[in-house]
Amino acid sequence: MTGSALSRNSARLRTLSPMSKATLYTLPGSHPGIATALMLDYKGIEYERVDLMPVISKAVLRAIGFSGTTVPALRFAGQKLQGSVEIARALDGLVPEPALLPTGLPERERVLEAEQFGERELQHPVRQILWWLLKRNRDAMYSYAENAKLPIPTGLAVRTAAPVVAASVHFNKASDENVKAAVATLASHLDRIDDYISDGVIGNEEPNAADFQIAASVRLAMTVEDLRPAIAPRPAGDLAMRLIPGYDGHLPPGLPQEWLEPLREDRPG
Ligand SMILES: N[C@@H](CCC(=O)N[C@@H](CS)C(=O)NCC(=O)O)C(=O)O
Repeated sequence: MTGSALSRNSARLRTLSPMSKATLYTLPGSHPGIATALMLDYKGIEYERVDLMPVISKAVLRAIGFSGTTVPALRFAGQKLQGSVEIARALDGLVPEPALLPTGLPERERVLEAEQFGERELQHPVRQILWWLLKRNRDAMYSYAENAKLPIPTGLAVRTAAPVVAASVHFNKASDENVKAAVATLASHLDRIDDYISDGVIGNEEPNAADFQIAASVRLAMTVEDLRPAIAPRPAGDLAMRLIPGYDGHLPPGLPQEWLEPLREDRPG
């Protein structure tokens, strides 16, 4: 172990009590859930993952004392934290090293802006595309739940998932019109991510909060066979594969070819 890794570790141990194992509440396939898991791993924080069923998760989170209804939700160091960005900030406060944000001001601002883009603009279209496809291919849910820690057997969860999928499509406004627009948006978002990489905001040797936030959405999009060919050859695809080599889930082709046109036009080369 190097000297800096040693001092990093001892700084962490000083901050944490022996009861500091975290519990991460997430949903199978959740991209902000994966981003949070990556940040916990990066900081060397031990955690137990608990997968909830979509939609039902909202009531469960309330019942166990969280104020919001979305995952990721994290119990750690006596705190209940919710939201991938909020969790990232709190983790830096609780376990400062390795930091998720650069210390220099201009760099920090640029990473925060990229992280905000990842959370507010990139996450949702990917989520809408997934739910639209899952509604038409519920069996694909097995692949996303392959290693999930659900409270009921995965087979039963998938067989009884029709109302959950219908409600998720509704909550996420995954209509034909919106999903067509989401695919088109993804094309310009991929350009923006490639720019962040070429500008050195993300994609450096040491990942930051924006790397985790953005890579999780890009990697989830790459589980969709219709989208993967437009993402894989790009720097954005390389980054997602480097940070998250394995991501459970696979959706066979299902999007109308016409909706994929903006991604084809946008393909680099
Ligand atoms: N921007 C929020 C998004 C949280 C969010 O919408 N999470 C989804 C899962 S990816 C959720 O909890 N959905 C509730 C449900 O599906 O029932 C974050 O990054 O934490």
